[in-house]
Amino acid sequence: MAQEEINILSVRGGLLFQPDVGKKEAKMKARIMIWLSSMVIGLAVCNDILAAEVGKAIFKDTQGKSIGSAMLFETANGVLIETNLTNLPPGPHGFHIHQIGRCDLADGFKSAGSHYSPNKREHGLTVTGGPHAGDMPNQFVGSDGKLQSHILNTDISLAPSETSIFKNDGTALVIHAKADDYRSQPAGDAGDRIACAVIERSGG
Ligand SMILES: [Cu+2]
Ligand SMILES: [Zn+2]
Repeated sequence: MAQEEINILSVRGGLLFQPDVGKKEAKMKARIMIWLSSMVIGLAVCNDILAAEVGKAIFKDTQGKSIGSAMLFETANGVLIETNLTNLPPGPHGFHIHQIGRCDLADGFKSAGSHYSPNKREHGLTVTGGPHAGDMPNQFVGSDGKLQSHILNTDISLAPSETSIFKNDGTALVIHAKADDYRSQPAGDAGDRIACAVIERSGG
């Protein structure tokens, strides 16, 4: 976006500093300029909408290798999380939103903190007083190591609010080695963190 703006500015500069171009050529250049200008305005408007409502998260494994991504969409009923990953161990895995947007390899992704819980609830989808806003159902990886899923999380938002996942220190999606038992405190006994993704605004 910034690079496109610079390119377009240099087109304008070129036009300004060429006093002796033919009339026909000048007309054509003016037309191109108008077309490019409206494209810039169009892109800027489009970017604003995307920035407000869509998130993206790139997952890395414990080696630091990228294994896929998730897209997050604000809806009238919560945030829809669409996840597409490869190279994971087959079987069930705990899947949560953690409360800090940091995925450091050095500490096994402990940098992402505990589960996101702006309402200070207990851990567990099946627990009285639960769940954390960041608690989500286990994800099942096939024998091909792939995971493809859609989850609607009704306890979070992308827009500014008390439950926004775009808070100052961010949030992260984390996949665990084992299944979440949906009841053990503080995190469902789901084992090591085997993949982590900082959730960022898409297009920003
Ligand atoms: Cu977790
Ligand atoms: Zn939890």
